[in-house]
Amino acid sequence: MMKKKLWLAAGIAITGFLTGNAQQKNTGSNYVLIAPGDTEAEIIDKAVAVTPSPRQLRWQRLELTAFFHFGVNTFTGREWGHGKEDPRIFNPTQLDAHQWVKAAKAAGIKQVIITAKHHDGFCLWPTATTAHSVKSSPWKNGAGDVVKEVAEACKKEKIGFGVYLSPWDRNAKVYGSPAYNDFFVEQLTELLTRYGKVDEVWFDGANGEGPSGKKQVYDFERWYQLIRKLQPEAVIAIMGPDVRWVGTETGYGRDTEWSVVPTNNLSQESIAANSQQGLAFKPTGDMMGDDLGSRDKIVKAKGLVWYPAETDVSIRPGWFYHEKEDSQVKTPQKLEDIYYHSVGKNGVLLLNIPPDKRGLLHENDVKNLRDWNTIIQKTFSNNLAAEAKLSSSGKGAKKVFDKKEHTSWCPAPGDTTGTLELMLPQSTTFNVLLLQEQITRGQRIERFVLEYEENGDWKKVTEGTTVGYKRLLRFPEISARKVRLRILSSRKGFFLASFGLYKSAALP
Ligand code: FUL
Repeated sequence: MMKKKLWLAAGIAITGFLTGNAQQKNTGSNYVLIAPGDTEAEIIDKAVAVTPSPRQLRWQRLELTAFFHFGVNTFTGREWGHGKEDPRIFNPTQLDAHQWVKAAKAAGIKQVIITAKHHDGFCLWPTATTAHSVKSSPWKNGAGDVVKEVAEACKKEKIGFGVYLSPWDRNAKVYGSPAYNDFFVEQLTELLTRYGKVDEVWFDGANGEGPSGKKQVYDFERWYQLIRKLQPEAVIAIMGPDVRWVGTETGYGRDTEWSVVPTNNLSQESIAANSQQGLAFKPTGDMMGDDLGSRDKIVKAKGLVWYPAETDVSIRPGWFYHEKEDSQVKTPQKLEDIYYHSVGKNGVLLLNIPPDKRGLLHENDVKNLRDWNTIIQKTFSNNLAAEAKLSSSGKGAKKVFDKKEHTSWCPAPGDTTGTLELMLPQSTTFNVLLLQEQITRGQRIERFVLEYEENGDWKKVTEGTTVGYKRLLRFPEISARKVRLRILSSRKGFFLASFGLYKSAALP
């Protein structure tokens, strides 16, 4: 009984916090506790009140981010270094981080992450924690700092900057002992205090030690607290509280992608132990299934958390540069397909572009990035639905065209479905649908269908389940004048921020 009371108190506190706040400000909570006795209706109430934290919202809006995998592996041809590499092999001849960042930016990428340390333990910055770093390399006579060059290029180009620091370290002597956690804290402190603003910290879960290898218990929570203190606006990704791995390295996300997912480790105690800066532990539960957050999942949950998907993939077969893969750079069309299946499936794309031995992005990668961006820009520059005459249920239908993410079309109070009918100025050919929810009001849409009218009959164009921040669907070309979107199911109504119809463009 006591417990139930406590839980209810938490529920009320969170709901109370939500009401009375301007909806745009996203002042809700990114987690909620479910009480054992909660009914499905109460759980749905709670689910729609879960919204992204400001740092999660900023990150989601980036849509496109990049990885630069660079280090001793670039020079040995390996994917996982063994940690015994001679630092003298690290010797890029023309390193130009500005070239990397400019090429990424020209592709529409809004934030980049440098592998400050990969599993081999070699540090791309002159750390005080180990001699296994750029300091011991011939590059710039040991006076260089790759992390600094990337951070400065990002500042100059005004894009976000992030660091990948591998927990698994095959070089550090202290790895496998409690001292490693202190060593890691020191490395993290250097990275978070020397280079200005850090927007994303990426912790990898990989460990190839095997059953007889070294065992290290990582003090993740201490690291999260440190990041929250030193860089409160940074998202902590993958082995962290803010951003979830989508579960594949193919670039293809789930058709049904909920950002609000069940978590097992949310409790009064864990909330109380949190930093003032928001959740500072990694949510646990099924983060790998085909559907993480539908009704039948959340009704069994102990807690719910906003934990959105990041979809990582490399532009080449490997994460590091290998000359033999110069002819296997993903084509602009393949990257376009990945875009539809990552950004277009309520995820953020994290595209790896590995610099080569010169310390430059290879010409093939740069060209395909540029052409990919041309396709995306051309496709989405003209919303073919924008001039349509609208009739709809609910209110605010026009707002789906105002290009603002914080205004939306919503149904009448109490209604969970809706219809938006469009009369286009003339018969129009399209093959792409774009939908966006106003996620500061939660993720709510569960099922929708797009239809067109032909000879007085409504016919299906395409359909889907979740929308979230952004949903893109491609289908064979349709020519029609009358089109309608029906929201067939939602959690306590919906807030649709954008609707678009497009015709996908080809390269000239
Ligand atoms: C994996 C690592 O093992 C790969 O080398 C790469 O860094 C990728 C992004 O994550 O877990």
